[in-house]
Amino acid sequence: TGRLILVLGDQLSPAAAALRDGDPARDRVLMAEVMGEATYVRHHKKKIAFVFSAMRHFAAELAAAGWAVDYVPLDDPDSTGTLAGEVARALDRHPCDRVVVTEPGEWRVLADLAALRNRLPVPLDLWEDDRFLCPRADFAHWAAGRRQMRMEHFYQDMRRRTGLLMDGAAPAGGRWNYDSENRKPPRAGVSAPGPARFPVDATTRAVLDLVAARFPDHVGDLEPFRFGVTRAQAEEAFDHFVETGLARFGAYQDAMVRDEPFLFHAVIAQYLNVGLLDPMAVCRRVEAAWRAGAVPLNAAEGFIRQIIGWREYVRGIYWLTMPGYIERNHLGHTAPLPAFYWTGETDMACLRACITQTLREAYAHHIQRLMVTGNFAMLAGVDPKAVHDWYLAVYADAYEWVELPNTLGMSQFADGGLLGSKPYAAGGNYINRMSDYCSGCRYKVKDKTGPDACPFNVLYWDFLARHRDALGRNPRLGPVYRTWDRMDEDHRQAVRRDAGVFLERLHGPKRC
Ligand code: FAD
Ligand code: DLZ
Ligand code: SF4
Repeated sequence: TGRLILVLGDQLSPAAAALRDGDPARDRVLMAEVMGEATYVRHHKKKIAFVFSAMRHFAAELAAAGWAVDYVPLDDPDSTGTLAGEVARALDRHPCDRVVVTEPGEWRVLADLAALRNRLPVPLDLWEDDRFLCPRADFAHWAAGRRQMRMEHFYQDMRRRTGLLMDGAAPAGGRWNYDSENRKPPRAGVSAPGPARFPVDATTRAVLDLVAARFPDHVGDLEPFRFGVTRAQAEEAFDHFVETGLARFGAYQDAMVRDEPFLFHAVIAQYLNVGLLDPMAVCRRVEAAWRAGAVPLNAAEGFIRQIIGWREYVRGIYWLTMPGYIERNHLGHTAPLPAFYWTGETDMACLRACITQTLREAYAHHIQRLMVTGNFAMLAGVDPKAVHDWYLAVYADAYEWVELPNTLGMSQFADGGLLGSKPYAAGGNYINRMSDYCSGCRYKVKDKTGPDACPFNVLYWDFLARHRDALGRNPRLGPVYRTWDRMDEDHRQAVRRDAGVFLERLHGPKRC
C-alpha cells in the first residue's frame, strides 16, 4: 500500500531525504497548513504567507511530477490543527505501510512526532536531514572533549570538508578569514540594489486573503508582499544578489543605512531555510563568481563563512544542547520586552529604524539584529526567552534551530559564552560608527550622561558594572573594565543614576 511521506513547511525540496527516497508510483505525500504551526508564536503575517504560498506551489510541483499529494489547507473544516493530528487523520483516509518524515528542524516538532510514533498503527521513520553540510553526529564528535567551542575552528574544518575556497590544503588567498576588510562604515548616499521582487500570482493572492482573515492580530505588514515563493524564483533572487550585491557584500556587511533596509545583503535566508535554495549550491556559485574575477575574495569568503560556518555551527549547537538550551539565562535577566518592539514607537532612531523595517519587511540584516535590537534588549536586562519569542515571530527566516542560538547565545549571552566568547554589548559609538542613524536622533551620541545622552551610552556601562560578578573575569573584557575603573567616581555614579532612571521609565519600578 506504500508509504505516507510527511513534508513539513520548511522541507520544500525534492532532495529532502524522505522525499528523495520515495516512489511516486507507490507513495503518497502529505502536506498540511495547521493552526498549531502558524500560531506557536505570533509569526509575522508575511512569514505565514510566505510559508503557505511556498507550500502550495511546492505541492503543485510535486503533483505535476506525478506524486499523489494530500494537501490540507488551513481552512479544512475537519483539520485537527496539529501536524501529528493530520498524520493520524491522513492514515484513516489512506491506509499506508509506514509514515516517513525528514527530521524536523525544531526540537518541539521532533518531540511531537516521537510522541505520535507510540500512538500510530504503523511505524514512523525519521530520516536525517542531509540538506545540512555537517551531520548532527559529526558536530557532536567535533564538540566532544573541547574545552571551548569556537566558530572559527569549526569553519576551517568545514572549508577543508567541503573544499570551498581551498587551493589544495591551503585557504584561497592564504588566509581563512577576511573579516578585518569587512567593516566599512556606510558612505554618505550609498544606495543599494535591493533584493529581487516578485509579482503576486493567484496562489499567493489566495494565501494573502487567508492570512489577512485568519491572523489579524499577528505582527507586521502583510502587503506589499514581494518574496519569491518557488524554487525558480528563489534562484532568480539569488542570481540577482550575485550580480548586483555580492561584490560589495563583504565591505559593507556590518554597515547600517537609514532607508536602505537590505543594503548589500543577499536576503535569501528565508529561501534557504525552507529548502528553496541549497546551501552548497549557493556557496559553489559564489566561489565561481570569485574565481571568474567578478567579485573580490573578501566578499566571497565573508558570504561562504556565514553559510558553511555560522549557519552550520548554530545548528550544531542547537541540537547538541536542546532541550536545556532554551532555559538558559546566565545573566539572570527578567525584565519584559519593551512594548515598542511590537510597534517601533520609540525616540531612539536606531531602534525605530530597525524595528519599523522589521515590521514592514519581516527582515533586518545581521548587525541590525545583533547590535541594535539584540544589544539594547541585553543592556536593558530583558528576559532572554521574551527576546527569543520576538525574534522567532518577526523574521521571515526564523526557525528555532537557527534563531535560538543566535538570540540566546550570540545576542543575549544567556548561554554564558558557549557560542561566543564575550557579550556583543556596545554603546552608541559603535552604532554611530557603523550607521547614519544618530544624525536623525533626538539623543546625542556624544553625550555620556545627562538628559540628552544616548541611552546606549549609559546602559552599556551600567550593564558591565551590574554584571561584574558574571563578566569581570572574562579576559576579553579586561580592558573595558579597566577603562571603567579609571573613570572619575562622580562620572560613574552619574552613569549608573541615569541608567537607573532610564530603566525604571522603560520597565517600571523594581524591574532592573
Ligand atoms: P546575508 O547577510 O546575506 O548572509 C547570507 C546567509 O548566511 C544568510 O542567508 C544566512 O543563511 C547565513 N547566515 C548569516 N549569518 C548567520 C548566522 N549568524 N547564523 C546562521 N546563518 C547565518 N538567521 C536565520 O536564518 N534565521 C533566524 O531566525 C535568525 N535569527 C537571528 C537572530 C539574531 C538575534 C541574530 C543576531 C541573527 C539571526 N540570524 C538568523 C542570522 C542572520 O542575521 C540572518 O541569517 C541574516 O540576517 C539573513 O539575511 P540575509 O539572507 O540577507 O543574510
Ligand atoms: C513556520 C510554519 C508555519 C507558519 N506553518 C506551517 C504549517 O502550517 N505546516 C507545516 O508543515 N509547517 C509550517 N511551518 C514550518 C514548521 O513550523 C517547521 O517545519 C517546524 O518549525 C520545524 O522546523
Ligand atoms: Fe541610537 Fe543613541 Fe544613535 Fe540615537 S544616538 S540613534 S539612541 S545610538
